[in-house]
Amino acid sequence: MTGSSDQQGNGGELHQRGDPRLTTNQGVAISDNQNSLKAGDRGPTLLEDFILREKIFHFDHERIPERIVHARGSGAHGYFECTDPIPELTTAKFLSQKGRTPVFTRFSTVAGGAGSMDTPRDVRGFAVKFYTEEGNFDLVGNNIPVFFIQDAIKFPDLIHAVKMEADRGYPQAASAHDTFWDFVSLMPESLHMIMWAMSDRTLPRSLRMIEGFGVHTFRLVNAEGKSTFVKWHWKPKLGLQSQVWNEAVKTAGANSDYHRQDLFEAIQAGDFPEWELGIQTFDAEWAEKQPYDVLDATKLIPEEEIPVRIVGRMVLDRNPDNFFAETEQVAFCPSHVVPGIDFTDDPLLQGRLFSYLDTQKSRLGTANFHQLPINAPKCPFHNFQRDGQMQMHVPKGRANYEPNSLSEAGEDGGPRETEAGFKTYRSMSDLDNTPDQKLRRRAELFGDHYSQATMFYRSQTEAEQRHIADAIVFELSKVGIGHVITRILAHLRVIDEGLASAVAEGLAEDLPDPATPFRQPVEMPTSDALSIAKTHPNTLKGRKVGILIGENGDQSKADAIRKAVEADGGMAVLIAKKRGMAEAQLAGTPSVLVDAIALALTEEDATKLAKYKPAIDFVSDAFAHLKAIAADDCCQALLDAAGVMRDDGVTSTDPDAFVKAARQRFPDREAKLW
Ligand code: HDE
Repeated sequence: MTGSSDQQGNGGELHQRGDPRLTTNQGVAISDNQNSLKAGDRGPTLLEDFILREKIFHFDHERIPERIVHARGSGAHGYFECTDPIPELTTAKFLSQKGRTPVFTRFSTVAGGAGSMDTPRDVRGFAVKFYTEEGNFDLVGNNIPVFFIQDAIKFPDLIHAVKMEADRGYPQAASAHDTFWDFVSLMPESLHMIMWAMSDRTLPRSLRMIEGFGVHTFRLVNAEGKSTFVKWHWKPKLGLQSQVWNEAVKTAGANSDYHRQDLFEAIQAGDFPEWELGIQTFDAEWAEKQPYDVLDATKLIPEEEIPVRIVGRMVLDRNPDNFFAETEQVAFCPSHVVPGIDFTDDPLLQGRLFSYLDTQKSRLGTANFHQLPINAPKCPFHNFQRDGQMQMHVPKGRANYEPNSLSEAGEDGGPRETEAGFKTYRSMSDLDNTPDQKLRRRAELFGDHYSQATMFYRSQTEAEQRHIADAIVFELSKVGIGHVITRILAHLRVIDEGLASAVAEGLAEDLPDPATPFRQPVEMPTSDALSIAKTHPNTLKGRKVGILIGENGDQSKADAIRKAVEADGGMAVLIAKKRGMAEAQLAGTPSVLVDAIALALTEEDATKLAKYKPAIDFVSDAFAHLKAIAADDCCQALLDAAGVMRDDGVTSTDPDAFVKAARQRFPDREAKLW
């Protein structure tokens, strides 16, 4: 059967331009869409009303099961462009020659339901479907390069533990509760990921500012059949940026669609988000020398050890036309690979190869989910798979089996297997298990659960380390089971004594004895690439500045700041107490929705606003969230009311000085405030 290019029998178009008629699903024109059919104008509604019944029936069935994880997501179309082909490593066409490949990308949170907020502390999914000429390749990754568990058999336990608790149905979209931390305290393999999860990585400022990782080690296979191990990386052009915790919490209230809207509006405005695709490659000989197992998804390969080589870029340049048809129905499967890309024996990856195909049947209801426009490959597909619910294709002829000799009788015999088809890579020589052993065991190196957790923590700046400690204190404060807290503290002592003491002090708990590792940790050098602050971009690109103006408005100040912000690649929004005077209303635009603020106010305005609570919150939150504030001396009354203490982040309204400050945040303030 042939795919999108020459399918037949698809029936009518949903909507033909120029045809204004409203019709039923059967194409019958509707004359009255306001009133159901009744026996008399006050009489009962008649069962005969097929128009009413069809409409309500369809509405009743609009929802499909949400994803068991990653239910909340936002997607966009775009393209991948291979800029530095790697034919020496892979036969995959989209990577071995320059050129563009269409993609659809979906970002997601993990724990919350489809209607939950965009800014919980959570890992972000980063799934890309490449519609290559050789079939679809799905790179289904996260914004963190490691995972909580090593073996797929633990995934249902992990997810049950993190999702809302089974009896009470809460908390929604939060890991700060008993069952999650109970599980973590008993599963030291999750500790490395916990360091990441408690860091600012899980509080992204925007989906345009997250990294992406394939997490597992995959394989590239070249024309000679040689395999090279690969780790996938997405690096955002806008750099990594995060919110602070208090800000993320307030953002959830101010705009629960913060990230979805940000992505949609950036694309709508032509400010297309972009990532570089990078690879770390290595062979079995290198892998065998490392102090960790490259098949263990709780470990990363430091970029200092193997630099990331950029092979292309992805640009997202088109919003979905329909959220449900595209973002909701898109079905990613790590098992969707193309010739030249293959799997490894990572036991987490192996489980995923089953799970995703399986889950699409339960979500989308049919084995024909690949026929939905968002899932169909853009190259032809031919096989003898037939029938099933919601079959959209009408294959012709008798050939629905293979081999057949129908062509010898002059009939169309259909497709055949080819030499150039996908061949599974199989070799006993590089990291594969010996096939005659069946074991429920893990390789020995999988037993080191602490070394990389320590490496991650020690690679952070002082402020970032403080955020990790604060996050763990917050999360454990929500844990009611005492021995879980003790167990976590015991693990933290093995990771870093300073971290353990900071958390113990924050909780007013005594430090227990350190945990006993299964395998003694080793010392790993720190890595700057693991820190957001150390890789922070020095520009306002992709960020927003809120300019507060008053009734007596000093327009020239506001204009000069806007100009400087835009010249640096940022956006500016004018905010005033009353919407008519500006682009946004102050009470509805708290400063959590911008990255820095400027007070373009006269003394009279500032004095008035110093008595207006939303203005005080606007300024005091910006200060507490470590953002730059432009304010001349005439604004002192408002600064005082908001408790602002002048520091390097509080500048005059001189546009250059302010823009320079606005590019960063001021973590030293935290010591004064929290
Ligand atoms: Fe997933 N995961 N996962 N996961 N995952 C799903 O598939 C699963 C894992 C990831 O935007 C589900 O279509 C198992 C790692 C993303 O549609 C499900 C295991 C990584 C998305 C599933 C893992 C991910 C999913 C739910 C352990 C990072 C959203 C709905 C063996 C590399 C994709 C669906 C989208 C979604 C299973 C572990 C990333 C149930 C069994 C590791 C980005 O199939």
